[in-house]
Amino acid sequence: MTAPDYRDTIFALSSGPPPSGVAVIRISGPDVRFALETMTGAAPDARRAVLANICDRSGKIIDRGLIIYFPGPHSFTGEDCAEFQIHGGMAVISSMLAALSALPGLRSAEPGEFSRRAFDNGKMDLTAVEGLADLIAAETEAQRKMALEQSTGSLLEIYRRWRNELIRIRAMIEADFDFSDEEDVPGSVVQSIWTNVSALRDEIGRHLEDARAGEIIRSGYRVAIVGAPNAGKSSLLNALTKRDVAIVSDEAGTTRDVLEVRLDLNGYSVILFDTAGIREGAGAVEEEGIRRAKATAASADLVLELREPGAEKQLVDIEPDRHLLVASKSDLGNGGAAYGYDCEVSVRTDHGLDALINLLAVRVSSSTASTSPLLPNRQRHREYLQRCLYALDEALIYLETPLEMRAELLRNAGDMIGRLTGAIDTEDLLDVIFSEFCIGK
Ligand SMILES: Nc1nc2c(ncn2[C@@H]2O[C@H](COP(=O)(O)OP(=O)(O)OP(=O)(O)O)[C@@H](O)[C@H]2O)c(=O)[nH]1
Ligand SMILES: [Mg+2]
Repeated sequence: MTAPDYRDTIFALSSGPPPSGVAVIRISGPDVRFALETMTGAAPDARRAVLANICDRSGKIIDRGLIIYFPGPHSFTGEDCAEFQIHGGMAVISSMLAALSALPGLRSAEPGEFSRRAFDNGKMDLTAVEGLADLIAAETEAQRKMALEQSTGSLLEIYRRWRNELIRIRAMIEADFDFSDEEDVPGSVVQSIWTNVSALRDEIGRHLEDARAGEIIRSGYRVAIVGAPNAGKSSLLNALTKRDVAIVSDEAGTTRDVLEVRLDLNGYSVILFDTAGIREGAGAVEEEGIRRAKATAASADLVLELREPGAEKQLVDIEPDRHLLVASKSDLGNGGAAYGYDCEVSVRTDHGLDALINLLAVRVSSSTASTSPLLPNRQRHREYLQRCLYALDEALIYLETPLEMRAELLRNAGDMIGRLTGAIDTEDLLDVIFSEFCIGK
């Protein structure tokens, strides 16, 4: 997105793709009132739904629908806004959009432009903007809950408190410089300041520890299915997703590419990866598949290693807390849940599938468990929180550092929090964040 131009009035279809029962077209900017007067005869009372004929510039009726006018600053963007709720037919919508673009000063909105204006007008901070993007993208309950909290500004509240606390502490240190010539200022004031910094540091540290949980909720818990060729990996993927996604055959080495399928497990997003069977002496193409299988296993939150009856060798080297050993094809008898296996399954008889799903659910919920419903959930959050912690640690650890420099480190820590919320300039980031949005948001 190029630099925003607020002289323009923007419009977009904000509801889903046509046809639909109702479509919502939203407009925002200085010419909203003019557009309403031109197309409906008059701007309705603020925030009142009014039924009206909607006409183009020449006075021809396009549709009859509900109009709501939100004069700024009490609107989503902070500017004058309006919504047209019209019939969601293809022709109705395109004729409305054409009529709007024929008005002087009006143009189609770019992706995320409404939210960008809301941010620039102080209606939302960056974390709320991200929460809103996530809320629109949310597919599972856990994603919805986390995004809703964040979109209403709950993360902002915490970050703002931390930043204010750091500002307050710095002010106290600076006041202390001014008194430092005077003999009778008790050193204990300074001591109590550092106790506060240390407590704040621990609170931020605990919040950062939840980042992995937040990222898993937001992006999904990654489960790699690995094992020897023909172990039954693709069959298991199909069974767990109840879809015929992967090709199953008794030919060893059927799967080469990594296949990825999303699953909603008790409200959590889980991504299952089917991979090429791991073996020695494969051809070049299969070899590449095996390389990808190992890479997928290495970056997964959990590896399901499938072993057919009789197979012995451990094919992947994974830490125990990321590893489940599954005996496959239990209907063939001799496999069984022998010692050392976490569970046994048969895709043929469905035996053990529910138990495996329960095991997965336990792992997912322990990976997403946290002490707070407010979780950092993006790489961006993690980075700034980490940098804030570094600065606080330096300020706390090096006691012989001059007080001015320790105060400067606290300023630095506070700035990192400011960047998280967008209170401190992050121009380079804004385009990235807003481009995640669809048009009309
Ligand atoms: N008896 C029995 N056969 C199974 C079971 N699961 C899979 N099979 C059979 O085992 C063979 C291999 O299954 P796949 O799912 O293609 O195995 P894979 O691990 O994906 O194999 P590659 O992609 O070649 O690595 C097929 O003939 C399946 O029908 C099971 O639970 N019981
Ligand atoms: Mg396969």
